Amino acid sequence: MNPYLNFSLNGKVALVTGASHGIGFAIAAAYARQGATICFNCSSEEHRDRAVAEYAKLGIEAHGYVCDVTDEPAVQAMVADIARTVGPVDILVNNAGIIRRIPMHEMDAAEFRRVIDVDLTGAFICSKAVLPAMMQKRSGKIINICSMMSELGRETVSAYASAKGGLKMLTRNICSEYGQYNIQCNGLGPGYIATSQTAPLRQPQADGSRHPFDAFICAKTPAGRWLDAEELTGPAVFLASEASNAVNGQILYVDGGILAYIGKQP
Ligand code: NAP
Ligand code: GCO
Repeated sequence: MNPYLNFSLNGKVALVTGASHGIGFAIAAAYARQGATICFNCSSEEHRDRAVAEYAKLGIEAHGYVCDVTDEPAVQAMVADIARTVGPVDILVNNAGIIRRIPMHEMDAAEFRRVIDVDLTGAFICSKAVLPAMMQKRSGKIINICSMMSELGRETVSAYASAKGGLKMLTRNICSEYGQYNIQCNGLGPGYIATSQTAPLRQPQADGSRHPFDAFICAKTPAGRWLDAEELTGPAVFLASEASNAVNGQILYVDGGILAYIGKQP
């Protein structure tokens, strides 16, 4: 079979960080449907157990871990445990992320650092943990969940934009450094997706009217709407599969057209 037409993930072990709900959950469930064995982590036991039950409802036996992506010894231990009990990680999705919406001049350095730590250093720590086995196998896929903020700025998200811009460059650097081992590292850049992270931006106003940011995003998106996490799954499968073996160091934006659009004329 032509490998570049192969979208199957049969026999692969995928670790999707922060896949207790939202984008990570949708991607992990899609990988399971394509044949992969799913491992995921999140930050609380309650979320882990609830997610394992949600995966089970879909007929997916997911291996869930409580592990903070910023804790390097804990990540190393999780990846070693996965290798022992499930198999070495073939596909890593660095999805775990947080955002703080605070005007920069009011933001503490500690808050800024925490966002960088989770959204950027976490991806470094998790990638570092899976790379040796991938190098040995001479095969591996790393997918970094980037953002519109890998390209654009906006009020209140200085830390998040710095982290996601950095993640774009970490993607290119992993490609540069490990492409020789047949490891592909690409970014997936979602537009505005309806998840808990963006719920405050869609919350109707006290008088029942639409949140102004909700209206703003629909006007700024040629598709004219928020996207659903499920809409990321086809591109995420592509980047995890053999079909993308010649694609490396790219950011695939799945944004309903936001980055192509100057915005609605008044
Ligand atoms: P979400 O619903 O808030 O989910 C975030 C996930 O990350 C949860 O599973 C959470 O686990 C986990 N997590 C957070 N901090 C962690 C840590 N330190 N260690 C381990 N796990 C951690 O967010 P989402 O909207 O699905 O976003 C997922 C990713 O896509 C993020 O990187 C986000 O920046 C990015 N993204 C989102 C959008 C969007 O519009 N929603 C667009 C572009 C990019 P717990 O629930 O247990 O804390
Ligand atoms: C915000 C949003 C965004 C999205 C996403 C866009 O406050 O602007 O939370 O940053 O979550 O990352 O791609």
